[in-house]
Amino acid sequence: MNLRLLLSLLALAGLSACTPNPGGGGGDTDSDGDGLLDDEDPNPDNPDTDGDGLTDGQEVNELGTDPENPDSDGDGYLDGSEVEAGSDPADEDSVIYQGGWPYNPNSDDIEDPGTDGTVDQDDIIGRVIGVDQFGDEVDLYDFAGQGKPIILDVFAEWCPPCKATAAWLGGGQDQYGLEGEFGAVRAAVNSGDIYWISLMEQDNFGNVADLAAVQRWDQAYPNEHVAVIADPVMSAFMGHLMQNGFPNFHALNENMEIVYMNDRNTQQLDFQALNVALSLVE
Ligand SMILES: [Ca+2]
Ligand SMILES: [Ca+2]
Ligand SMILES: [Ca+2]
Ligand SMILES: [Ca+2]
Repeated sequence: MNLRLLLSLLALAGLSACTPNPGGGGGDTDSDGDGLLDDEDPNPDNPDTDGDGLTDGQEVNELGTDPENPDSDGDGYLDGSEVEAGSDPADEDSVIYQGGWPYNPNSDDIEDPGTDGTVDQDDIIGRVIGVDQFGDEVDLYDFAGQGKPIILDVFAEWCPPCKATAAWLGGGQDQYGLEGEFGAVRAAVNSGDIYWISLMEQDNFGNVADLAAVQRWDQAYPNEHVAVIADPVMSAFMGHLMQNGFPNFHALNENMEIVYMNDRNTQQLDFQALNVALSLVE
């Protein structure tokens, strides 16, 4: 075979591979390999048209979700997140968290130091997964990566200052006069610009917190913006954060770094984390 013949054969082979069949109209081609033929594909060059983590083919062929809507059932959770977390992306009554808390698909990427040891300011806080007032097992790291700061309120059910703070935060009695200095923080929690997480370290009897305890707390101080989570290991975060008294407040950024740690060297309540969190709101 001479070179000219070889080149023309190669050109022919290239031509036949690249030119669409004029009779077929490309109808049996799946250019992006997502399981949907180009004719039926909302974007034949993008396997995940709406960017929700599911391919167009999965959405249309398997799940019955909308490949052009990242939240098909409008319940606030991305279709791909729902599949990952085990809820139904085509049913608005099936949600990841009944409380509406965020979900972080990249939570495992955070370098969890564990809660057995201690952490200090600027460190990443340890991961905790505990039951909330709705009975859902909530992962602290699901609040990461949302572009929002977090106030972590470490408390005990029996503790009077904890109760007073929760009453104020819910719009009730303001025993300590917090509204004057921290009203903007409360407003930011209510608008969803700051996440407030109340982590219960002990119940009314000084025992490990459980579902009944966080539900009692939620009934006493109802607040739809606050996740009340029972620490499954009694006082684990008191040791982890080296704290001496309840409540203690910490400001976290969206990377779960402790931007402000409650001052443990004072007998006074330290609310500085609230202002620090507010300063982190974008
Ligand atoms: Ca396709
Ligand atoms: Ca998709
Ligand atoms: Ca979708
Ligand atoms: Ca759903």
